[in-house]
Amino acid sequence: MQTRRRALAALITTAAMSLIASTAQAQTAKPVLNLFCWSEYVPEGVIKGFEKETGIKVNVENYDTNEKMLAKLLAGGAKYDLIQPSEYVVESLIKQAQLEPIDSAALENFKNLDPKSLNLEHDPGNKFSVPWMIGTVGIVVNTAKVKEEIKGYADVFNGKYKKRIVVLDDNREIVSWALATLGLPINDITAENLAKTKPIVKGWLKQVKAYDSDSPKTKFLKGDVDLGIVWSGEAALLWEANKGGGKFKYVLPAEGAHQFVDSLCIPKGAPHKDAAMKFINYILKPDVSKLISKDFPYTNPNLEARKLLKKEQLENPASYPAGEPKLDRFKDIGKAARDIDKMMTDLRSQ
Ligand code: SPD
Repeated sequence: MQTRRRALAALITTAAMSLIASTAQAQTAKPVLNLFCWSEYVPEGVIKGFEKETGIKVNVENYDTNEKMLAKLLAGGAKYDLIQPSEYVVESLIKQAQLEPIDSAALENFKNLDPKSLNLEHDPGNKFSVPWMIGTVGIVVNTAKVKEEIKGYADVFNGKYKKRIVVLDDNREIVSWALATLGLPINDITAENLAKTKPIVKGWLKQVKAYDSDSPKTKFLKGDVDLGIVWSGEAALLWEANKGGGKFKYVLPAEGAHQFVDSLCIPKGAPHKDAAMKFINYILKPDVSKLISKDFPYTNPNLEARKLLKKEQLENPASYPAGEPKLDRFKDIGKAARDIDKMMTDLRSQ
């Protein structure tokens, strides 16, 4: 009897101790933020600054296409607090009720944003997204090597630059260039239109030397390629590397160029929503946003931060295109995204 009592007492003591230990651990555990973002888009210094200011530890995971991010997010399992989708993915996630609402009135620094970057079609009223950076997709030409004038996609793939071309490793992007070449709307992904793009894309892929959505600029700097279709921020860095121009030129394709708007969003069920809100407010501070522009010179939608940029940053033609070029934006295309991937997988394997 006494042995049983002793065993019971020991059991209770162990349980109590483990409860105390786990409570203490919960109290001392560092608050965290799980950030799932594009590669080469969030400067390390910004992460460190946020951690220092708030005591929140940021776990960063990267992706290089919206589609990869979406697949991972929707598969569940991993619990992200913040994601960084482009406009058409924001639109899709809103439709699928996969985003937490964002109360912009609770973000002290939201007022710094350019009204022109707000209230766009994909998220009227910015109920679920806060713009991060805006950019275009265009052509980089190494004019020291390519002597003829390159105006559009057709010039890049005219056959003379075989295996001297880098393109984004992004199926929807590549198909949209072929649609533009045909004069078709970039969001009209029907079986008929895809069939029209197929032979064009097939011809193009034979000429591509490398697919790279992370850092295509590196291939230019190493001299591996002379032409590329890349994000504008990459082109802007090449322009800077060449001291304000020189040999690398950025061209918005004559067949039609498009603009992307990448935003911060909080996925449904995010475990650390408060930390996510703090991060959004932090990156909206002008002096923090300025650091993002320094490392990744896309078009900064933060007007107060833009006031802090140097003249040469604002004069970078890839970051801030002159005039008001007509630019389309991607829209949610639902299941047709799978048709693009199917066609591209087939073509890439040939
Ligand atoms: N390295 C950051 C690249 C961000 C590009 N996002 C735009 C996607 C448009 N489809």
